Amino acid sequence: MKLRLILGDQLTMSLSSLNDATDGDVLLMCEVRTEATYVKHHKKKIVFLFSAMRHFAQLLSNQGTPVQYVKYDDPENSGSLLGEVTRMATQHDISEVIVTAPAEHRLQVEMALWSDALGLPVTIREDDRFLCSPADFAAWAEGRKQLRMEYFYRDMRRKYSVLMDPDGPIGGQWNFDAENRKPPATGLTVPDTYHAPPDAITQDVIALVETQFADHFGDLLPFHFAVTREQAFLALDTFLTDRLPLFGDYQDAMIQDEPWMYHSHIGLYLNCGLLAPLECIQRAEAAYHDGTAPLNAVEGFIRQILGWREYVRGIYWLKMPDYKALNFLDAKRPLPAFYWTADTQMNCMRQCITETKQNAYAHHIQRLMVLGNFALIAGLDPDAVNEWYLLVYADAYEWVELPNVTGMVLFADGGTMGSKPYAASGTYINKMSNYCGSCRYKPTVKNGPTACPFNYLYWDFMDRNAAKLNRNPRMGMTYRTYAGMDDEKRAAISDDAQRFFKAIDRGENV
Ligand code: FAD
Ligand code: DLZ
Ligand code: SF4
Repeated sequence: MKLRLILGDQLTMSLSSLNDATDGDVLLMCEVRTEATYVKHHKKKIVFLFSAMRHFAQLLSNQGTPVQYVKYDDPENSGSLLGEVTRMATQHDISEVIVTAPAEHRLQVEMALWSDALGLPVTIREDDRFLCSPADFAAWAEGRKQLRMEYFYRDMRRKYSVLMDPDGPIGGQWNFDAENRKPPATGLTVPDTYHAPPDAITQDVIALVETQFADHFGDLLPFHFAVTREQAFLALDTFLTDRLPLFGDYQDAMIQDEPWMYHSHIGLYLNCGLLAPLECIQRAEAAYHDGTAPLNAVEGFIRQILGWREYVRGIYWLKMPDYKALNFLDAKRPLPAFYWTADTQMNCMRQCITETKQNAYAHHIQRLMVLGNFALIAGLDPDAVNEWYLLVYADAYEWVELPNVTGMVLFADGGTMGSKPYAASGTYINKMSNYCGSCRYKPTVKNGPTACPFNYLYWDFMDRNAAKLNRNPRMGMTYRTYAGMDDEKRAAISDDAQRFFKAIDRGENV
């Protein structure tokens, strides 16, 4: 008989490892210490995944395919995937182990050694739940001087016939990004996110996580994520009706105490397999054809899934394992303690970290232009920043987190993901949010104790990294502005930055 291992982010009925399963096979799912602690995942992320795993196992069993399910606190639990596969293989007459390829490189490396360890053939099948395979992405990338998401995305639109007219993209242009940068309007009533009531299974997992993962980051309660495919589908529905129409307009906007904005909150469901990317894309496209959502919203949303999501995965598999070690800007500063505590007087950072801690979620622009922007211009160590992002978000897996952090946020890959660093001063945050109104610092003040730290850190970043960035054609304007500043102004920038860094190093509440 065959042993089919289902990983925690493989909660999909049509999984490649299951497609020829027969009655006699052993299906195995296990909650293990190694996966739950290789980084100290947010408590909510563990509750979400363990509960979703338990519900998925129950569904398979109800459909007549019983699963050997090992709970985290099972006294026999060896604590590792290989340990559990070994245990199962000794209890049953197993001729082969079958698994769908794990989504993270570290686990693929480990699994390559399993066959020898087990003395059994281990077959690793392709994960066909993505819309572009690593091989297809490599073929697309082959021979290109520069990789750019926009061209990849256009090819994907053509390949899957999404938002296409016979003679080109619907609406006459591929990209409506310019229409998706509205600052937050006053008086917006942002709809609440989908809430699933925690059932007995989820309650059990909450109790487990409370005792076994007490030292992990994040608030355990309230817990309202979907944990079944049915619920995830409802969450998608809620997004399509309540939020999609304004998704485009306010994609980059941030409002104090509005963590969910008009985003979809489905990343965690897509990444563990409860939702499939094409169904989300097609349902959004249908909303455009039905006239319930405008093109700039639908195109913007589809670009995230058909474009960015597939693109970052392509980059990950193209560039790993070297990608993980990149540090183009040689950034070394340790992660400040306030990334864990939210104890900072920078209101934007306090908001985004507090919401991350509460929800295991922050939307894209908070991750990129507040939390990531600070990490970039303060020169934070890429390993520390990657570890933080990988553990704090419920949707985080290395294949998607690493290119976003190392590439998009930190420019640590020297320009593979993006053509220039996404560095910004307080002016950007002030324009796209209402955070600054409740801040001790002033976004319009450039230097001195009341100045917004993003203002002088931005220029100090440019100065520190001039040798690596000033020949970048997209940075010409910035460096010309810097060159036009007098010595006194430049000295003020450097003094402010040094004072700020010393205060962080001393653990002061900056
Ligand atoms: P929406 O804004 O509603 O977008 C819809 C979907 O598009 C998302 O669910 C996601 O599947 C996809 N998507 C959007 N942007 C990206 C992107 N840049 N890369 C890949 N997919 C994208 N996304 C993750 O899934 N896991 C991560 O660990 C992760 N880490 C990130 C770290 C940083 C520093 C940044 C800047 C972005 C990161 N993202 C990550 C991308 C993006 O921020 C999240 O996918 C998104 O915020 C999830 O919320 P949502 O479902 O409401 O997304
Ligand atoms: C993220 C995660 C966690 C927290 N726990 C488990 C687990 O106990 N068992 C399991 O099979 N998978 C878990 N996962 C998901 C895996 O880490 C994921 O499959 C790999 O990182 C590959 O993407
Ligand atoms: Fe953030 Fe600066 Fe605005 Fe304060 S003033 S909220 S630190 S951007």
